[in-house]
Amino acid sequence: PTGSFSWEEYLKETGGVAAPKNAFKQPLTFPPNEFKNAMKLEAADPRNLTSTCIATVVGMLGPRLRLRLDGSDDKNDFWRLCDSGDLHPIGHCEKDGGLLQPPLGFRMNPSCWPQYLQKTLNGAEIAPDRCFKTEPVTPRDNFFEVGMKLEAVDRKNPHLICPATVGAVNKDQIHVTFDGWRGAFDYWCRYDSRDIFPMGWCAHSGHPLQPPGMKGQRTQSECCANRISFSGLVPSKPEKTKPHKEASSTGPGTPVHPPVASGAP
Ligand code: MLZ
Repeated sequence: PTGSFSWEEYLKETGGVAAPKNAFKQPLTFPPNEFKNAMKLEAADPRNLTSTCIATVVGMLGPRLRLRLDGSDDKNDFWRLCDSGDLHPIGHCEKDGGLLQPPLGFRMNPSCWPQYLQKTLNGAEIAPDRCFKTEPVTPRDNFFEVGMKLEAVDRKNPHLICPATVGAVNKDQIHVTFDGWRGAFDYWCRYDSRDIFPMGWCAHSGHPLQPPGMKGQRTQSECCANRISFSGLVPSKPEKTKPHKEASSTGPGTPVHPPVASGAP
């Protein structure tokens, strides 16, 4: 389910090269996702990383899990890859001499935590050990270069993975800029972030890939029309049309071409 977007056609139109696979902290072939909905596991609380909490799988997209911390609300779900080093079988924390903690924003009185914990685990479907995969190795250096194409999690809409371009590189950080969007979704991350993937990753792993904000084939004149209507935001020098460069400009978070993604979740 990769929608209608094709990198091949897109690159023919826009130019640009794929970031090399060895630049990413992602396995060359992804391990199978053996988790099932409703399984419970241990995960670090993303809002309070020193706490290990109980999490439940509440959704899946390809090798990605949507997790909800037990005792938390449904407004703080987060996503992890099935081979994330943040995930462990139930019992892992205690084996290490730790104690399972209530999540930040635990909905009950903290004194109820021990009983809550017992109740939530009683009769629960516990994710078996085989679900947990070894984390891939970290590349030994930052191999990203400005202009390289990749697929990246939209951290504001973390169920989405979108076509992106490296907009800047600074030591171990890269600036992820989303193609066809005006900057509000862009972010800096380390080169070994698990939120970035080589081109083609979604297609291989069965994860949907969003089309760029400026969708599909556009004629030269449409591109020009867009450039003119955003003339305050793009460089005034008409230095040959290279739409992927536009994406790296940092302006307000409006799509270059509104119809596509606005209105979606
Ligand atoms: N529904 C959202 C989706 C934005 C997705 C952008 N991804 C880079 C919106 O229209 O704002």
